[in-house]
Amino acid sequence: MSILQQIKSPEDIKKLPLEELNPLADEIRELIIERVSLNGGHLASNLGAVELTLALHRVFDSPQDRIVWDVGHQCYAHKLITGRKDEFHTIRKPGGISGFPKRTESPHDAFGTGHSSTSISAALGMMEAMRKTGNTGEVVAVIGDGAMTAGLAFEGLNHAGHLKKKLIVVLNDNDMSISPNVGALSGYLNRIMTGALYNKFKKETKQLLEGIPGVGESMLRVAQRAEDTFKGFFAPGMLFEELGFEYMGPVDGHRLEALIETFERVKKFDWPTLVHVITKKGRGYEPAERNPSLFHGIGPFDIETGLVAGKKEAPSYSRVFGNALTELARADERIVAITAAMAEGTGLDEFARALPRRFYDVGIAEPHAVTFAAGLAAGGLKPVVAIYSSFLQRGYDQIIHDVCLQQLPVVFVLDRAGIVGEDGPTHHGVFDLSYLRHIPNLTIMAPRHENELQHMLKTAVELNGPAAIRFPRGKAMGVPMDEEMHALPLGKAEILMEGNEVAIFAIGNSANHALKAGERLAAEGLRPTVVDARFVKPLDLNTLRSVAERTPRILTVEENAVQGGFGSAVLESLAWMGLSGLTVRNLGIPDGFVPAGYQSELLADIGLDAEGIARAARDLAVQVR
Ligand SMILES: Cc1ncc(C[n+]2csc(CCOP(=O)(O)OP(=O)(O)O)c2C)c(N)n1
Repeated sequence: MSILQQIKSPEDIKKLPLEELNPLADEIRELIIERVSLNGGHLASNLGAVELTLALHRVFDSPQDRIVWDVGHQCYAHKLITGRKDEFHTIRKPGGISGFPKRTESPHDAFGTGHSSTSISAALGMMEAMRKTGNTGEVVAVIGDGAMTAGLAFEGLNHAGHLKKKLIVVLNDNDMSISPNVGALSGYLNRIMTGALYNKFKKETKQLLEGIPGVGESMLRVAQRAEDTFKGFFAPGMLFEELGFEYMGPVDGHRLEALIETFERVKKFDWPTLVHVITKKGRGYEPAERNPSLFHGIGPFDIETGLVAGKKEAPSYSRVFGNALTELARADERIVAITAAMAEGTGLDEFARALPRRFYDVGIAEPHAVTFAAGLAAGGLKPVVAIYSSFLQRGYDQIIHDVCLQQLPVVFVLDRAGIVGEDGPTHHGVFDLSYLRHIPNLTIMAPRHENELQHMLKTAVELNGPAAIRFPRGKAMGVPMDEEMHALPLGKAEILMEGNEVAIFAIGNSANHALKAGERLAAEGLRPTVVDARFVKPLDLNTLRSVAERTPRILTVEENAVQGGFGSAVLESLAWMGLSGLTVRNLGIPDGFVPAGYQSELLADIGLDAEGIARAARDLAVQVR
């Protein structure tokens, strides 16, 4: 029987002889590698956090003690030892366990996550709540050096340092975000590391010098004088100490004894503590150690070779965007690109290589990315900010207050808009049309395919005002690309099919499904109109009016929440036009969080694929006939 087989709960970790913990870590790694190679998932971060997880569960008593994982993409070992080993094969699958901590899944998942940098604030809140409700226990926030680049993390630290009450923050430092970490803080953490190495060197040198009879002593005096000159320079963790935390570390995050000893110590402290743990991303799987960015979040792959399964016939939307922006920027030197720690994910890695001086990775700092872009625009540049739809939720006030109110020409590129798949509800980008549409001065577009995307990008950078383009995760449609990019007529929809029995107004990727649905209906003898709206704002009111007058049965389709989205815009406009005798149905994401699952299956479940759209259009036509 393997050691892991004996672990039913964290209690069993405490009972194991110390020498069995390392073999257990090996077993856990093997299982994680095997499962992620089949299901896909966050491999490198999980492999780096195995010993850390075991040490935390050895010392702390979850669920009474609360372990709050930041982002949560490193929680697989935690799930394996907190009673979810038998369901582990279902991770990220429809109906399976989540790839992130989820409060409804287990009492050991203290706080739900997916977006980064929430752990310190949440942990501090839990600590206060424990005290106020008379409960006892420890609270530990585990945050990566990437997640620590966000303002939110510092807001938490700032408040915790002020409250001066017990809180344990574990900084899991692997020098990587998804890509190598960026920023002054990252440099600072590196200096702590260098300082630690220096201190070790110093101790060893001192011992060596002391051992040399005669000359050793005078050499030691000279060395100590030099040391005084640099005093404080290497004092590790000064920054955190100044913020009111006791700094402990750096600790080797793969040495279980060291981790356990450190946690045992800080558990006794009664004030805010930061434990700086050094880990290696991808630890124990050579391809992931060599290329942690690729293995950060990965689809199924071959364990032997490390090669990702499946081939892509068409480029991804992200890649098309990255290429198109690089081309536009070569012709217009005012164009600059900004990412919030997602250079590869957003396709901006290409831009970064081609035009490094015009590329900014600001770290996991979406609100800053938006306001920084506003500043760049106020200074005469044309910033393009590429952020996933769900992460841009963080920049809402900045979009309104810093960009749109001042009519600044910032282009927002919202990747992963719509259903994203296995990452689930934290990552589905289904709210952006609702959180953007009501903002004055903002032009909002969504392409039906990659050729339209490149023209929309050209439209946006030439607009001289704020603009947003949203497109889905994954591969594009594989349509031929025009040689030259051109600006599209503003607010002009495209009629894809003309009929007079039912009209389908769709936006973005949904227009592809709508067109297929229209073809199906036509084959059945119905005469549908299908419109690709292209622009959510300004909406093409002329087309809407003329179609509505001819075909008073209208179905709207979007991969966004029905509330406040594209369909709402159509409804509001029709109401404002005062046309009578209309029947309108809105297809979109109903009022609820969409679970994890496969992109295409989820779309079908919600009724947003061609089949579902055809069904809804047919019902609408028949009802009114
Ligand atoms: C608000 C937000 N922006 C971006 C992301 C995408 N993202 C997921 S993990 C990650 C890097 C995290 O780095 P770190 O905290 O150091 O953890 P590691 O993976 O290195 O263990 C990023 C940028 C996110 N989850 N949330």
